[in-house]
Amino acid sequence: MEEKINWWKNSVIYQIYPLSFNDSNNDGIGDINGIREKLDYLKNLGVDVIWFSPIYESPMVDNGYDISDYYKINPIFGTIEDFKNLLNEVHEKGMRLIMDLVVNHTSNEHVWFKEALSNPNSKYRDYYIWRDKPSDINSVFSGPAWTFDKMSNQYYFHLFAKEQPDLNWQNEDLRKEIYQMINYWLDFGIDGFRLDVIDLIGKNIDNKQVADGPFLEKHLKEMYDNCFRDRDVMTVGETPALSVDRAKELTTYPKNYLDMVFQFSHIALDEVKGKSKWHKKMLDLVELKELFQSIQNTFKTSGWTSLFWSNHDQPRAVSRYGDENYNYESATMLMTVLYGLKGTPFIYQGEELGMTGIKFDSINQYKDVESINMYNEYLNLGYDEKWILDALHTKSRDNSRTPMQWDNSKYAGFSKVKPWIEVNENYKNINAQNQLNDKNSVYNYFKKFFELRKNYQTFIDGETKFVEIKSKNIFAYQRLYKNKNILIIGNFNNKPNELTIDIENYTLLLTNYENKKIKNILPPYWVGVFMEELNDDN
Ligand code: TEU
Ligand code: CA
Repeated sequence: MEEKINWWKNSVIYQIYPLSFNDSNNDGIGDINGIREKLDYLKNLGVDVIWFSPIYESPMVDNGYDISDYYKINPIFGTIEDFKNLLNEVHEKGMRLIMDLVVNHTSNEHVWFKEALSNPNSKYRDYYIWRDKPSDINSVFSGPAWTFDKMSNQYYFHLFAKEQPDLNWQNEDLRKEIYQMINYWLDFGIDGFRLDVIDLIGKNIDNKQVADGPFLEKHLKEMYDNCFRDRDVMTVGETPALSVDRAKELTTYPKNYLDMVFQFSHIALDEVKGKSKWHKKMLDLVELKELFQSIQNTFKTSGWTSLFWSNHDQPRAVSRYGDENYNYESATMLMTVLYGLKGTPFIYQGEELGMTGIKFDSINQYKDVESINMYNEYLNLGYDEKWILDALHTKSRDNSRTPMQWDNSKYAGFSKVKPWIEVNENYKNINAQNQLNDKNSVYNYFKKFFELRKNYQTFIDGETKFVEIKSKNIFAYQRLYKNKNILIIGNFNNKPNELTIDIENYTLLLTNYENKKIKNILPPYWVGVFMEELNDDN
């Protein structure tokens, strides 16, 4: 079997969090028809592929990552007809659509789990993981990963909320049902999947091998053979615990069970090692650059990777790595230095506007199950509330889940009624309507950058070589390809910094400051994309 056509290598992928994107029927919840209204907005931005967080039937304990029926659309988002129309419209506009696939666990309201619970002799019992005694594995959302079932006197296993029981991937019938379901959606016409925590399906919990477990490759290969191998679709695995080397291995021909993965090593750099994500530390830029350099080296000749700062689980990039007081400058610098690297760019909704995180005053304003559980857990551990709220302000998943800011009307044009989660109060400044009309907006810079990116093969195939990697403030690298080399220089700092890189042979193609003349001192968050054209015989 030959390697697949790699359209996804040159695609810009945009993640939609349906709950918070656009509410068409004014019930406070984003929906499919709301997305349909905004397809031109996405097309105009330069988006090629849209990824949807889950829209399947779900009791929404974890906002749709707890699926109770894989074949049904959650009525809060619309109907299967709406979805069909959306898919057609996406295709008509020359874009593609990928869905989220959550198969490490289901909702506890999935009929399989209900059967497993009420009827321990049914075949569905073994679709889940049961033990007489719990081990000391903990759930990602606080507390033990085991919940006791009185009736059968056994514990079931759940790495996330107790309403998200883990599926038993050792069961062959279960695997067949999953492949059937995947093929149903692929036959429906979607263009691929983002596979939620797919690095967990090979686990052997009795040996405490959870992430990248001993059965991972076997299951991934089987899934690939049964679902993806003979189709022109893309897959991106969410693999929070996979090493970079393993990410390369699994995305390299002849394995390529996945086209690419989300690898999270850069995400952990502002967290205290060995502690939970709530313990933050200052990002060390040199460390970040060295990590990116090593990732880029890993994928130099084979395999493929994704590029992302944020998603629905991560804080907003501007608030995390940039500076809200330099919103435009830092948002544009951040995107340029990241998306200039080798890999497929993923934009999280609102990132193209420089949307920021939120700082709710009270736990009651938070909606995310992880945030609420953490609040209670840390209170019990004796942390004071101020510390907890501060940690939530930096890291809560709700930071990126507030409604999209479309315009300056009440509720930011997301809805006409009070949304399910509060709108960020900065919507009067930061919104799509303002930015579409302003040629110097984050949105229009994004658009220009991606137009540029698509014009040069260098961005796809060029080798990445960091420049002055030990600099504490400047993020700079070259992309070397044939006779067209790109150089990107960014001031990763809210203070002016000296330019010490030789740019003599380069032409400036794009910068985020109006004044195109480059001086020796780069202003806060200045970024520039340069090009060097060599003679053909060079
Ligand atoms: O996330 C998996 C995951 O392990 C993390 O991203 C996690 O949510 C985060 O680190 C918590 O701090 C995926 C989904 O993206 C997430 O929304 C779901 O809650 C989770 O799986 C369970 O399905
Ligand atoms: Ca709605």
